[in-house]
Amino acid sequence: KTGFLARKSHADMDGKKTPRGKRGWKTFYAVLKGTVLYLQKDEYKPEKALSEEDLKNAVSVHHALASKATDYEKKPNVLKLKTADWRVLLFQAQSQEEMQTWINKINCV
Ligand code: I3P
Repeated sequence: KTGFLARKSHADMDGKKTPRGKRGWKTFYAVLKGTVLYLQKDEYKPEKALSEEDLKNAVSVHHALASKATDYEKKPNVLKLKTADWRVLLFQAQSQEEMQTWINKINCV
């Protein structure tokens, strides 16, 4: 599964609220491959290696839980991802259908 997703970090690996200045939205081209959600600056090109930045932004979805972010009302089509290492990330998909597909795919990993 691939597609554009905007990401907002809500909580960090220690489970603490992501500090101000690091809570903004940023759009990525997302690629779910195995148990990793790659968040790339640019659209995926098979011939291009992942940059250091891309690797840093990758999120393990192994033992993670995705659900609709029902408590977040500022934007539509937002899902919440809780990772095994206590991060909480919000992702805005481009449609309701896309959001549901991402949730299903992530939870089936
Ligand atoms: C954040 C940024 C986010 C905003 C967040 C701010 O500032 O403006 O867009 O979330 O509010 O802290 P910064 O880029 O300096 O980290 P929303 O878009 O959801 O309002 P928050 O702290 O209430 O999450």
